[in-house]
Amino acid sequence: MTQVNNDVIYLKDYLSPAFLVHSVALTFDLEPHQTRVHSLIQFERNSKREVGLPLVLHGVDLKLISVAVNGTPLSESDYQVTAEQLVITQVPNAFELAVEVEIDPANNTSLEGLYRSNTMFCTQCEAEGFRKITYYPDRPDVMAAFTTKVIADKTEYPVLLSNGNPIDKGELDNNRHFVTWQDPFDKPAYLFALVAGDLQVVEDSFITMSGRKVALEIWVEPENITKCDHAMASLKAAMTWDEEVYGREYDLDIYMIVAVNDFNMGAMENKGLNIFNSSCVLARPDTATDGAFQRIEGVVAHEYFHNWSGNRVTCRDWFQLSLKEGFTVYRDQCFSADMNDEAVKRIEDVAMLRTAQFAEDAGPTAHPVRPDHFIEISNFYTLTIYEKGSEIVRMIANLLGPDLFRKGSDLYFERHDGQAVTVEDFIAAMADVSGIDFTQFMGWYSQAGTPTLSVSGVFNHDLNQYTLTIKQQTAPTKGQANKQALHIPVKVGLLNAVGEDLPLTLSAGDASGAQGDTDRVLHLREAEQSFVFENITEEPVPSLLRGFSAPVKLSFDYTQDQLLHLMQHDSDGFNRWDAGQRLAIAALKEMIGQFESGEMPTLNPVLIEAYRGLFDAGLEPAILAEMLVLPGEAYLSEQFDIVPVDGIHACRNIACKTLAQALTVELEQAVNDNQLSGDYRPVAEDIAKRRLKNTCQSYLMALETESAVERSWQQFNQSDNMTDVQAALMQLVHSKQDEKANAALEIFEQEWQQDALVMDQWFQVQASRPHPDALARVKALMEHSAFSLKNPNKVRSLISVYCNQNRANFHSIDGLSYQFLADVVLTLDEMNPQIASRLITPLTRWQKMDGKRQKLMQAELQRVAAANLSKDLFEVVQKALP
Ligand code: B3K
Ligand code: ZN
Repeated sequence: MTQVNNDVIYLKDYLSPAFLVHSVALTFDLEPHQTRVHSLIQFERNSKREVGLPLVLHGVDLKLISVAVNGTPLSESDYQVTAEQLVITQVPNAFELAVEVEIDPANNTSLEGLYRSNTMFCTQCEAEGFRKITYYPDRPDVMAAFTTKVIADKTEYPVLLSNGNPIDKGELDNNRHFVTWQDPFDKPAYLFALVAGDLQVVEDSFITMSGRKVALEIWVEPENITKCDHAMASLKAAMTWDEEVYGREYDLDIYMIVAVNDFNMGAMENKGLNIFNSSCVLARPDTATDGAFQRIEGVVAHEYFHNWSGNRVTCRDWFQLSLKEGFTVYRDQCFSADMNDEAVKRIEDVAMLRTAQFAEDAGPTAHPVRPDHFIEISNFYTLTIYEKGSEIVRMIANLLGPDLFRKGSDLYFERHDGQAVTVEDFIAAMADVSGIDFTQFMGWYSQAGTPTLSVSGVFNHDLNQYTLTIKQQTAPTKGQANKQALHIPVKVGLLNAVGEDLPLTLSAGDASGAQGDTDRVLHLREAEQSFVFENITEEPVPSLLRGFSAPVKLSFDYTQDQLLHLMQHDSDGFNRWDAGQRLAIAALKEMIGQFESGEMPTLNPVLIEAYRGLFDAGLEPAILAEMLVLPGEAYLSEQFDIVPVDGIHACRNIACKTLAQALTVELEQAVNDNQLSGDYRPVAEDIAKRRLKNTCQSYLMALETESAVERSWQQFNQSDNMTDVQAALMQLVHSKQDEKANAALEIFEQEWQQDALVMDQWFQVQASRPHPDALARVKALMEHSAFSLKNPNKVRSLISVYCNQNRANFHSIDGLSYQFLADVVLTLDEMNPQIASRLITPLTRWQKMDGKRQKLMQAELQRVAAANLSKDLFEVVQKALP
């Protein structure tokens, strides 16, 4: 690893670039170990900056071969090369720079810059990977037109791709050939892409709303050619949706997606040439679960949507990352909601936010949606930037309403097409079309941490008034001791005794919506505010934060009866589900209390009856499936200051068993009623039935009765789709039926050992297995021929799943798993810093554990901190140390 500095970069230090780039012509002569990159760059001084500034280019892990200005080669005394820069002190105001460098893609295990995946070459440049390809002003506010000539061996790399349109190709000596690509749209270097390999293509086309024909191509390794249909269908659906909802069509004549096995994230929106983690493209009914099908649909859409929210209008600097990511996640969430079940999509997104983003916001790496400093920007591709960022855009969209939000997005695009801009520019467009004052709202971008709302309701019979008093509070986070009150939109409804929504008339307090509507949005702007509803003749049950109208924690002292009432009657699907979650959390907390005082935990019968009631409440299968799932261990952990990790695990299991025992008849009935016949279809209706059936079957398997075990075994052996096979495999492997579990694992392995993505599922099922020998099994699986520390999907499937989803084992009081994680992270940091710094997350959350575990976790962090670390890992570990 090159020795690099750990300087902190501040948003307040932003300066526009000293030089602008008109055009770039790149020539790649590809060889695994000695790739030559030649660049010809047209520079011009930026008139907005001081005169006479030196030319400073970024460059990391490059071997400089030659450098010339306006055709005159420079000698070594004309420039300085450091570990991260090339500096040329004297340059004219406008000039052509020619540079040749050599790089070693085959030894690039960081999977950033130009690297190898299997036998192909591919790139990942966001955020700062282009500097590993050649010397360049590698910052998003330098936008230029790129021409790229790719030269490689014809036999090994018959396919040569880059951004834009192919404009030339030909044969060369020594069995080499070339293709030249030209991208007519100015772009920052982070959107550059190149792929070379022995690939096959699935082709289709799309006619845009203005009648232009766009060629659609998905490029994959030959064995994956049968797994592209779903991604192609998703791409076409996304293109149609963006035309219909945002009125914008695709701008190039060709749109390419390439699937690669070794990839740090899900996918990358490079202009015209998206590069995807194969897990986010490839699916066939027999290899991919419903979850994978939906993820592919969402990620394909997300990357496509970036074409204008990210590419055509990009970020001025990386502090603005959420400008493109928050907005694009919001767009992909709306798309998936339209393609599937809106309420279920909202439940899934909020469940993830509340579990994982809230934990991030409460941990040592908490940061605002627009951070104001960083050491390594890769550490900021977080749930906060993406998911909380999306919640902010959702609040803006709700504040404006659909028509004005569309107008605002049009104005944003009209003003800034082809520019690199800031969050303020986005907000200005929204403010200008609506007249809304976003001054206080901007606090959502600058303040870290999750606000807590404490709500109380008082009914005044004499005055026929119901008053809601809401207090907001955000706990201090590192570097932000004092928090300001935010503008928080709280959507509410009031239910009467028979569960109907009451018409709402507000006498006091700032709100939107018309008087008499059955839900209103209360605008909380102060630390404490009251809202008075008139003409309320009976004490209502408040339905608060409908649709999860703001990313906050909400506390209200609900009685059990009130929660049951909401669970049965709330017209807001999200809150109906959430009432069930609150009821379950209360019941589980009661059990954990019993567990901790040495009593036998018993599940409150009220929850059992509430769950029984769900079966004949006329719910859609999708919602019923969601409502039947108890809050997960991770979300339960969020409910405590110090996590009772063993109590949570034990009590949740007992609760599952108790429910299975009491509701056997209903569960079996649901399993039988939701069997599907006919071909597998990844459509919402069928997905819901499979989910409901598998949820109910996993309850039944909690009892491990002979009939339940037999049913899972039959499902494992007879299903033709991976959703049902995987669910059954999970049920068996997580049971105590070792014989059947081992048999199933072996059958699965035999069948799928050649398929990397299916084997990821095989690793996951075992990594999450809740048995005490889990760590030993994970270590043994690391020696399996299908495992590799160099492949991020494998690391995530085995090690991340173990450390994040097998909580009771990971936090085993012997501390051995902490030690294991630290060891793996240290090894991995030498290969792939981005993955290492993410993997260490569970160790950084020691504040939430008891004293003994805290000490063990801190000791491992100290041990990691003592090593020579990448910037990525250094930044995270330094924040996490006590
Ligand atoms: N923009 C990329 C993420 C790049 C991550 C770089 N470390 C994927 C996406 O959000 O669409
Ligand atoms: Zn994105």
